[in-house]
Parts: sequence; structure tokens; C-alpha cells
Amino acid sequence: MMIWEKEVSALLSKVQQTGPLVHNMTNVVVTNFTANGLYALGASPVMAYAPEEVADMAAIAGAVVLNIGTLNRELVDAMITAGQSANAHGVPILLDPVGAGATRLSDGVGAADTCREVKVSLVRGNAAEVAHLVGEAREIKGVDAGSSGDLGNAELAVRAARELDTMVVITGKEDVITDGTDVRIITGGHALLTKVTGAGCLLTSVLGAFAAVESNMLLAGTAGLAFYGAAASRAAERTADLGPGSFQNAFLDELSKLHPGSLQGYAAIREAAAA
Ligand code: ATP
Ligand code: TZP
Ligand code: MG
Ligand code: MG
Repeated sequence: MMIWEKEVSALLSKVQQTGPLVHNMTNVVVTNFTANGLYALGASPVMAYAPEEVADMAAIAGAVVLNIGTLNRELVDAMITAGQSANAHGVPILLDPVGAGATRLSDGVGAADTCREVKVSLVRGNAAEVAHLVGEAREIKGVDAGSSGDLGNAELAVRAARELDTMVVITGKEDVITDGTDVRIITGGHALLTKVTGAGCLLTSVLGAFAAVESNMLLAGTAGLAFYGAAASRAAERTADLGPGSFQNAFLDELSKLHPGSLQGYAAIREAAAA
């Protein structure tokens, strides 16, 4: 067994044994899939949005996930309330800047305000979304990343991590995680994930479950990415002749069935040099 497999396996066991509560303030498209994915993993999902209750919920959660996919001004305010409570109680916050840059609300108010007002432990987005957070224009079509820009994803992630002072994950064919110094590249997953809405959003919440049981965010994030990629690879293998519908169900099954020791060959992690 390689070293990283031990790390991933230990954290996966910890998630399964402790069932951390993940408070999701997420978009209206992906709530059900996110809850089912977290249940499959062994975590406890809760969705709570009301300004009157979000501070209390965030305070008792193992992680808070802020996802700006379907935004309005009131929701941004509630996210900041939840985030401030999470910060006060030492609860990690993960931000998914869905669609950042696609509209002025998602660009100016949603992601940027949230990053300024609360201390975010990890940002996870596609390359276009992360690029917009640091003021670099990249093509985005609604919530989907367009063509790549001048900076490679690893360089972009390092720049974002330094500027935003947080762990940054950029996903795509390969995933990058960095704290601005150490860079890891995770391979695995399957292109069918791009045909299932919420595959990115659920990933951010899964990273929340790992962050709830491990305070080293580089370790938690790496483990979560490898685990998620392996589950998708295994699901794609099992549904090779079928389409996104069967894949989605098989993926939920794999999230629940994957156990320490069954990752080999389905995901890989390598170190890369920071720019
Ligand atoms: P987008 O809206 O641009 O699709 P997203 O927020 O849905 O972004 P993705 O970048 O699609 O997020 O990442 C979600 C998951 O899908 C990650 O685990 C990622 O590794 C995986 N993934 C995305 N594209 C591919 C691909 N071509 N091959 C393998 N895995 C992929
Ligand atoms: N529209 C607004 S939010 C959303 C869509 C389709 C879901 C995006 O989910 P993901 O995980 O980024 O594909
Ligand atoms: Mg996707
Ligand atoms: Mg997304």
C-alpha cells in the first residue's frame, strides 16, 4: 500500500465512524443529490438557509459549505451570518464559487463578499470560477468552465491560494490542491461526472466531511479528492455500456461501498512544484 492510500483510508474510516454533520447552504439544483451523496459516504447532511437559524446550525456542524450557484442578496447575507458563526466556533468553511464571473451578482457579491467577510478554509471550483476570484478572465458558460486561459491550473491555484489565503482546489480532468506552497495533482474520476449536475457541488460537500474529521486541510482535501475520483472511476467501470443516469446511481453506490483498501488503481496522487 502506498503512503497516500494509508492517509486516505484512515480519514475515510474516520468519516464513516463519526458521521460528521455537514451544514450545506447550497443551490436549488443539487440539494437532493448532495444530501444523498453525503449519506452514501456516511456523513450527516443538513440544509438550512433561514437567517434566524443558520448561526445555530453552523455552530454545531463539523463543516459549513457555502455554494453560490443560485444566489440572491438575502442568501449572501445569511451565508455571511453562518460563516461568522462557523469562524467563531472553529468550524471549517468550504466555498464553492459556482458560476463566479457568469453574472455580476455571482462575481461581485457572492464569492468576493463571502471571501472578504469570513475566513474560508478551502475554495473548490472549476478553473474559470477560481480565475474570476483573482480577477483573471476566463470563459464560463453559466456554471461550466470554458476554454483554458494563459495560466495552467496548478499556477492558477497557487496564485489564488496566496491571494485568498486559503486552500484552493481546481477540478477538471485532473484535480489540483494547494495551500500556495505544496501542490498535489489528483487523477481519477471520469468524464461522465461532467454529465451529472452537482458532481462538483457534491464534491465540495464531501471535502467538507473530510475537513470535519481532519484539521490539516491539505491532507483532508487530498483524501477527499482521491476518494471521490476512485468512486467515480469504479462507477464508470461498472456502467461502461450505459449512460449518465446509470452512472449517477452507480456513483452513489460506490460512495457508500468504497472501503479502505479498495482505492488502488482507481485514483493517483502526485506532488508538483509550486510556481
Ligand atoms: P464544471 O461546471 O466546469 O463541470 P464542476 O463544478 O461541475 O465544474 P468539475 O470540474 O466537473 O466540477 O469536477 C467535478 C468532479 O468531476 C471532480 O471530481 C473532477 O475530478 C471530475 N471531472 C471533471 N471532468 C473530468 C474529466 N474530464 N475526467 C475525469 N474526471 C473529471
Ligand atoms: N445552475 C445553477 S447551479 C447549478 C446549475 C446547473 C448546479 C451546478 O453544479 P456543478 O456541480 O457545478 O455541476
Ligand atoms: Mg462538472
Ligand atoms: Mg461547480
